[in-house]
Amino acid sequence: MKPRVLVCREVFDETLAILAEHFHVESNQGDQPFTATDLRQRLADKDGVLASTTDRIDGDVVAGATRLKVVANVGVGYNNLDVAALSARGIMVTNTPGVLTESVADHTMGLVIAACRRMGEAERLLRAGQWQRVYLKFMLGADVHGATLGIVGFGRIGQAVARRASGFGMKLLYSNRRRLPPAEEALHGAAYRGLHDLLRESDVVMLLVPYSAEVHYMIGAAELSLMKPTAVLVNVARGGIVDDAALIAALKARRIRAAALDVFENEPALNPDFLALDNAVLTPHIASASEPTRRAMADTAARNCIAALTGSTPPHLLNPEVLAQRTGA
Ligand code: 8YV
Repeated sequence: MKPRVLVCREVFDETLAILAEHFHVESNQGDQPFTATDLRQRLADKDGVLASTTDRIDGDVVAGATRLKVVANVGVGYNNLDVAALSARGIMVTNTPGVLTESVADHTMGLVIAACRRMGEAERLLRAGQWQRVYLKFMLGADVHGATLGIVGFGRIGQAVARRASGFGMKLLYSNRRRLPPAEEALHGAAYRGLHDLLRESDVVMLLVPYSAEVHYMIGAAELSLMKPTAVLVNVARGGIVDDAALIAALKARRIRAAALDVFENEPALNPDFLALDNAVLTPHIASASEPTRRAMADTAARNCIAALTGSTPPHLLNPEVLAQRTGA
């Protein structure tokens, strides 16, 4: 009998077709998010699940899922999953790194430029019919070229942004849990700084760390007060890394120049005070949303799931220790 797989949210038809070659697939093309109760019921007879980053899958949700062998997340971030609880039950966990790196880096550079050059604000003014004249001091912004970019979290995406930023002649600083070897720093043209020094020295502060409890509110009122009054904050990592209320207060008081955000606390129900701020560029969690990249993410998750359920090691296995449990090694 074919294994049974649950696909939690709408995916491309081609993704369902790949999965259907191997599995009985229960899909959700209507895209209504499952509640925890729905998930618990639907997972009870499943061998695998393709989860989106908005599906919370923890020990409680899989308590009755005795057949479940793999949770394949459609996304690189996986803070929606309780990996420890899943590992304790011998369930493999996978994600989709790599395929979204360049698209997220593209979007992130777009946010930098939009915030520095006031693109959203200028477009809103134009569309509102308020563009009356061309004059020298109209909509003055900050230059991107020559500015100092401080990247917090210098992994794949941070390094892809660094490649783009060096094309803009930006000076690069980075902060990371692990400092890179000197040869790698030289390759990226990036100098290491502790977080506080990076905040003090950067014209653009960019957050690209994966979410975990340790980085919750990594940027709050105290950190914002270290930034230059002319600086821009960019967050494409996860809501909760920034204290949104503190950021709103800093933007309102012009303690920093601007922010560009793709992620928010409690999204999609973001703090409505953001909407009134001209110095905030806001996009709705779409940094990876180019069509080829979203297809590649879904495809990668499907392939991780297929590998896990056909006896191979999934290419993007996050908890390889469960393999040892399975073989009894
Ligand atoms: C979203 C992301 O998951 O990969 C991640 O960690 O945050 C995004 O790419 C995307 O919304 C997938 O549906």
